[in-house]
Amino acid sequence: MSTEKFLPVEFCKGNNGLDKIVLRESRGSSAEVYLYGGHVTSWKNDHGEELLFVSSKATFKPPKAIRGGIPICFPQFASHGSLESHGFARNRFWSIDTDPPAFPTNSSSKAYIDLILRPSEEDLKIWPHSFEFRLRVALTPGGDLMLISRVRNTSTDGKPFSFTFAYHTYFSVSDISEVRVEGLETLDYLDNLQNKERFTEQGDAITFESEVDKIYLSTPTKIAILDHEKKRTFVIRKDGLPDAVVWNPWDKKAKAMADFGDDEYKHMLCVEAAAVEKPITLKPGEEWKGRLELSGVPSSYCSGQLDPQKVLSSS
Ligand code: TA6
Repeated sequence: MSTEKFLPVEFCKGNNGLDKIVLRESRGSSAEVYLYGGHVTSWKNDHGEELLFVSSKATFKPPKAIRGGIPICFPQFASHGSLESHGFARNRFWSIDTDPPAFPTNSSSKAYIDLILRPSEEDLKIWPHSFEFRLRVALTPGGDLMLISRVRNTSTDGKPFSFTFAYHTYFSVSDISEVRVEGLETLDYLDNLQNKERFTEQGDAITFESEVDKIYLSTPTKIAILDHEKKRTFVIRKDGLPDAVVWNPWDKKAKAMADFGDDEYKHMLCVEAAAVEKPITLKPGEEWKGRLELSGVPSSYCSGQLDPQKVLSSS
């Protein structure tokens, strides 16, 4: 990449004229974030390959959330409460945070942006809690994508509030029937297709042959998605987010979603770092931090031979 064109942070217009920020790293990786929803819609490696899935039918029209990328589910995950599904943060306009509190970081990367969301008068009517939600989206020199959320209770009425949360990440995969997820074996999960009943996962890697909508509880901080065909492993690292949601709508639900292509379920998988089982409670002045780091690691081993334990046990 020629240096003169290289801008670590670029402000521009995206789909439907919505404000977008493009982050670039010197080795070629990039990411795109919309102010609408504080929504990451693209993450490319240094070969320019897109690592996130965004539906060809996604609408970039408020109040509909963008179908794909990384929607932010806050202050409610799915139907775990009285608000609209997945809360309202994903269909609000965020602002650039011009004065973020200092950020403990050891990254020299300049490819980051700080966004902020505060409740509007309308939001306070449906969720009567004052908060500041600061979101940093950053690319590391190695092309990893990092999202760090900081939610602070700024209420002056002395009242605590509780919320549930998810980074609803849509990963782009070659063929869902060839993908394996490692790191969730033997864990308990709530099955959204069976009235959130609690079950225990079997011992092997998770593979896909039908609709799945499960909330894995108290997972390890690292999970791997192995895409043999693309010889790629996604490593998901998370902090402050004890749970992980795994979702693929499969064929029927795919057809039922207007902003999703009928066959697109074959090329996406949601693995979502989340806090669902135990809502997070903040007293006034308290702050919660939820960190997600995504890496796309080339898997040099051919199908089925990558030792996921090596990936999961490595730092
Ligand atoms: O995270 C899984 C899930 O909660 C599924 O139940 C499914 O509804 C999916 O999210 C998509 O939700 P959305 O509101 O974006 O259509």
